[in-house]
Amino acid sequence: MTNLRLFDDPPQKACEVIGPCAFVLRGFALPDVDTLLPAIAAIETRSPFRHMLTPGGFTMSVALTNCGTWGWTTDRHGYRYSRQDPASGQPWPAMPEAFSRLARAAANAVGFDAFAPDACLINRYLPGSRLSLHQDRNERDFNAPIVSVSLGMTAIFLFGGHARTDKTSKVALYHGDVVVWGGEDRLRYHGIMPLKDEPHPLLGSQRINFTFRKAG
Ligand code: MD6
Ligand code: FE
Repeated sequence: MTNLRLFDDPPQKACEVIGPCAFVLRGFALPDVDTLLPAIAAIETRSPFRHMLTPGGFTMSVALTNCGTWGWTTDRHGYRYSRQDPASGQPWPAMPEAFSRLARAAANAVGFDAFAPDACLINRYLPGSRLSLHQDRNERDFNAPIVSVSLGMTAIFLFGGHARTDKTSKVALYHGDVVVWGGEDRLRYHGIMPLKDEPHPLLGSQRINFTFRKAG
């Protein structure tokens, strides 16, 4: 694994290879932060962050919302994508142009052409929030990659294998980093360790993550 982290302004687009088909683009989203944050604020007014219930009956420590045609949800009946926000019965807020442009550019930077996400899951972590090991397998098309953007506090991403019990590696994700993965890595287990409270200068004691997928 190369380990380039450059603090120049404008940011350099350093790329770390974390799997045969998985990449971390350090600072790739930094030029877009000033556009992304107000867009999230607008989405939140229509579809607020909320803590959903897992099929097993646990309340997620991560709060989530969505934008785009399809939104990922969970409740006692299972995980699924729906066109409506179950809290309002209304369609999810549209995916802002700037979001899809960023996702496509990141995918393109590591060789996935014409990525056209129709779902963007937005996760908000507070100190102590975590995401247990899981696979992203509710999407119809596993050929499309997933693009994941991190903002705010640093998180430790756990990157495993194709079985839950496979050994995991730890990857720190910083404000502005973008993870792209697909191909043979598309169904690898992954998660986020409990977030430490090390406030971020711009976002304070939170981390926002959005993951773009082709769900429908
Ligand atoms: C997160 N991310 O970074 C959670 N899934 O907060 C994910 O679950 C994820 O980062 C698929 C691909 C990339 C991801
Ligand atoms: Fe995931």
